[in-house]
Amino acid sequence: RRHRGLVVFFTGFSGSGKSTIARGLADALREQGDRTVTLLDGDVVRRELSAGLTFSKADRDLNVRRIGWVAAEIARHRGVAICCPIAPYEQARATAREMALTAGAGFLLIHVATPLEVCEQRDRKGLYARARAGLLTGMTGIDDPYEPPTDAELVLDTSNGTVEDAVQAVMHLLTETGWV
Ligand code: GGZ
Repeated sequence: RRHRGLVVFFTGFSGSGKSTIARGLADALREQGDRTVTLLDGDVVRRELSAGLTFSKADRDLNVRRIGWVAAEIARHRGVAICCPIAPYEQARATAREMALTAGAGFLLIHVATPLEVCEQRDRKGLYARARAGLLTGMTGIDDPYEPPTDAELVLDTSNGTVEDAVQAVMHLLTETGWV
């Protein structure tokens, strides 16, 4: 497994801690030095790869499919791709998994299951407040669906522990399963 590519795919609400954990994981893996690590950061993806897409179901599915495809190409060439979209729909996540496996790579789904109340309390971008006030429609968890995964390789929650704990848990999974 050390010689195969890998997609680490985080899913969860806005504010759940996906991006922060993903960045920590990228750093931790780069420190080990023997893997090429590509972080497909949510903001960058929406700006560079999925510019013009909305948050409709069709556009979210397209966004997640594009991320899954790029990640699979990276992993095809034995890199590690880390992605962290909300990816609210089961089927789009399944497609991402399939594309990675078809590319001969591994795929680990990590559900960052921080409760909505906690994400809403953080509300760093003020999106939840705007959604509650009716100024933003289609906000995941408020008036737009999130289908919790039933096939996650790991479930994390950042409401009780630190980001470092979460990164350690992912690194533990990767070591335990022989990916690093
Ligand atoms: C959810 C939204 C929305 C709506 C804007 N619903 O905390 P953030 O700001 O940086 O992360 C959220 C990001 C979600 O984009 P993704 O590409 O990850 O979503 S998906 O996988 O569903 O395609 C949030 C912001 O965009 N944002 N409007 N209506 N999040």
